[in-house]
Parts: sequence; structure tokens; C-alpha cells
Amino acid sequence: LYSTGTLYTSKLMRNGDERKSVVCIEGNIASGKTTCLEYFSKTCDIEVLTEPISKWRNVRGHNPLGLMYQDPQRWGLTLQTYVQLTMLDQHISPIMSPVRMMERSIYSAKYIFVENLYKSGKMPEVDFAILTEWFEWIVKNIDIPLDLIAVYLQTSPQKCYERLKMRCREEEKVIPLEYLEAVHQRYEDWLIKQTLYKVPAPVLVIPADHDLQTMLKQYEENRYRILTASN
Ligand code: DCP
Repeated sequence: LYSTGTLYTSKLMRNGDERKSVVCIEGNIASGKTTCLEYFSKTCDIEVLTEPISKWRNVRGHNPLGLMYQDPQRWGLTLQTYVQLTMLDQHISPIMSPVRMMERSIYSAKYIFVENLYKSGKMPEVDFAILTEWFEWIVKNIDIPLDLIAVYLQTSPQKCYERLKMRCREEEKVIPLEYLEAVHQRYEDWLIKQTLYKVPAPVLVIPADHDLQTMLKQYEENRYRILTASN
């Protein structure tokens, strides 16, 4: 077991007898998920699904991500309803290659971001109740791969804060260090302590505070385990 970032994999029996893996990469905001996905998409013949953030920044001319950061009380439900829909859409889309790698999942959308909004007092109870009803209905009624492997890119909140400042995404300028600390705590509770919520798969932890070269080396060292979903 290693120590930074998250990925899940799921063995699916789809398209006849062909065995397919779905691997989800998890980690804090700016933990380096995109770099991880890029590395594997360039070096292996796999399908990569990045987080549909462009949709969250522009749905029919509206920017629910930006609105949520401006006023979470008012717009948290709006963004998270749409996140849930777009993540579900990715989970159920036909798998085009023997291995699919996904950035985050419908599980982290709920267990990390929705729970965080609610528990930090930024989401009204009724909004939380409705998102929870939706989430529970989806996982009960829709066939989302359950035997995943999660690759957890484990970082310190401080490192994510530095990276966030460097990349300078407009909507994220208002994010304080405390927000990254809260998201970090939720990830640790979910994937390391594993006390609060069901973990949908075995977890491979990769320490992700390192520089790019070291991170690429770690991805290379873990390539087999990740691609075969065997940790
Ligand atoms: N977000 C959210 N609620 C969710 C999922 C994401 O509010 N359920 C927000 C957090 C970020 C933005 O969406 O502001 C995009 O998420 P990441 O920063 O994790 O995605 P990146 O592509 O930036 O990740 P990384 O830097 O690890 O590559």
C-alpha cells in the first residue's frame, strides 16, 4: 500500500465474456488526478474519462461551479444535482476498451462534496435530504459497477493549496486552505479510516505531494496493479 491519491477499478462482465476493468482516480482538488490520467492515456491503450468540469462551468450558458463558490447556501444543490447527473452519465456509458480510467466517481461526489457542504453548515438540510434520496435511488436502481478499485492520490492540503494558486482557475480563487483541509479530512475518513461510508472497492494509496518526475515514477511502478486492478 502506498500513500497519496485515489483510484477504483471494477471488473465488469460486459460485451459477452470480455472482462473489463473500471479504475477511478480519487483525491483532493488539485491533487494531480489529471496528470495521472494523462500519463496512463499516453502510455497505455485505455479509455480515459476526465471529470466533466467543462459542463459544470457551462450548462446552457450558466456556470453552476462558479455560482456554488460564490454562494454555496444558494447554489450547492444546483451544482451537486448536475454533478450527480454527469457522473452517472459517465458511469453508465458503454466501455470502449478493456480498461477504463475515470476521474472521481458518483461516490466521491456524494461522500466528499455533498457531505462536506452539509456538515460545514453550507447546505440546508432539505437540500441534503433530496440529494441523498437521489443518490440512494441511483445506487439501488442503476447498475453502477460496485467491485471497483480506488486509487487514492493522497496529498497534504497545503500542497493542493499551492497547486491551486499556481493553476489559477477563475472560479477557485475564493477557495481557502480550510476548504481543502475539510475535503482532505473527508477523503481520509472515507478511504483510509473507512469508518463512515461503504468503500466500493479496494483502495490503492499513492502519495502525491511529490514533484512530477517522482509522481510519474510511482505511476510506472504501480502500472501493473492499476491496469489489472489487483492491489
Ligand atoms: N467539485 C465540486 N463538487 C464535486 C466535484 C468537484 O465542487 N462533486 C469542484 C472542485 C473543483 C472542481 O470541481 O473546484 C474540479 O475538481 P478538481 O479540482 O478535483 O479537478 P481537477 O481537474 O482540477 O483535479 P486535479 O487538479 O487533481 O487534476
